Amino acid sequence: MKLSVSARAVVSGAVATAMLLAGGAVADAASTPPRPAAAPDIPLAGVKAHLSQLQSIATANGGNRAHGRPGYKASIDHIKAKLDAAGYTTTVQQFTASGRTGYNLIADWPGGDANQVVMAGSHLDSVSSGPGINDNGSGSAAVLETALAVSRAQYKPAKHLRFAWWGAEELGLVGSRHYVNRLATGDRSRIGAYLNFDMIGSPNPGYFVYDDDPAIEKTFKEYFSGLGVPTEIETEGDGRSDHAPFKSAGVPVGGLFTGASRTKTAAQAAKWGGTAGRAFDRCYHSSCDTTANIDDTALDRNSDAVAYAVWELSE
Ligand code: DTR
Ligand code: CA
Ligand code: ZN
Ligand code: ZN
Repeated sequence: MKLSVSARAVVSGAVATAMLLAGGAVADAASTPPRPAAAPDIPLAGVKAHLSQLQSIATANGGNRAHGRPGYKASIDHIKAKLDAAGYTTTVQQFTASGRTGYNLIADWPGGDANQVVMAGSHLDSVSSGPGINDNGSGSAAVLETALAVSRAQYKPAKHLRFAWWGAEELGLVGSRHYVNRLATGDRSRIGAYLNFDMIGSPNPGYFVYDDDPAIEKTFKEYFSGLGVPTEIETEGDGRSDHAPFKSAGVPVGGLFTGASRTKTAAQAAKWGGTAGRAFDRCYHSSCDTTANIDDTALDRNSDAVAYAVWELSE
C-alpha cells in the first residue's frame, strides 16, 4: 500500500525532473532538504510465510506455542535464526514463570543514536489451547518482516532500532515486565518509544489505535487516514498487553489492535465491512486460532503501518 509520504517523494522527484528537462536550475538543496527514505511496503506474502512457519511449529509440538512448552522455544529459535542471518545483534533473555523457563528475544539493528531508542515488540507465546496465529503470530510476524525490511533496505536511521519478541505474555505480561525491570534506569530513559503489536489480523477486523503517547498515536492515524481507513481508539483492554510495563516505567507507548472477543457493532461493520454481531476474533484463545483465522487485508494494512511508524519515528 502506498503512503502519502512516498507519494510526496514521487511528486517532488517529478518536479525536479521536469525542472532539469526544462533546463532550469534545481531548487537549492539547503531550502529543500532531501526527505529521508520512505517506509517500504511490507510484503503480505512474507508475513504470511512467517505465520505458516509458526503454525507448522505448533502442529509439530502438540498444537501450541505456549510458555514452557517445546513449541515456544522452537518459535524463538526460528525467529532468531532469521534475524541473525539479516545482520541483527540478537540476545535471548531467560526468566522463570510458573516453574518453567521463559525466553525473550531482543534484536538490535546496529547503528543509530544509542540515546534515542525506538522499540517495536510483540508477544510470541500462545495459550496452551491453540497455535496462537492471530494471537500473536500476527504481531510477531509483522514485526519480524519489518525488521527484515530494515535489513533489506540497509536502513540507516538517526535513532537506534530494537525489536523484541516477548515470552509468557499470556501468563500476565511476564516476559516484557522482566525486560523492563532488568533495564538500568539510564537505559530505560533512552527508550523514546515502545510500539506494541498484539492481534493485528483478526478475521472480522476493527482498526484500533492505542490512545496513548500523542506523537505515536498521530503517526498511526496518519498512516490509516492516508489509506482512507477510519480508526477507533482501542478500548478492549487498556493495559492488557506488553506495552503496560513500558508505560508504567515512563516510556512513551503506542500500538495497534484488530479486536479480540468483543462483538463488532453495526456501525463498525458499516465502516469496516465484516459481520456485525460477531466477535472480532471468534477463535480468540481457542484451538481454531490457526492460519485460517486471519484477515489478509487487516494483516497487510497493519504490517505496513508497523513499518511506517518504525521509519517515521526513527528518522
Ligand atoms: N493481550 C491479549 C488480548 C487483548 C485484549 N485486549 C487487548 C487490547 C490491546 C492489545 C491486546 C489485547 C492477549 O494476548 O490475550
Ligand atoms: Ca503491504
Ligand atoms: Zn492472548
Ligand atoms: Zn496477545
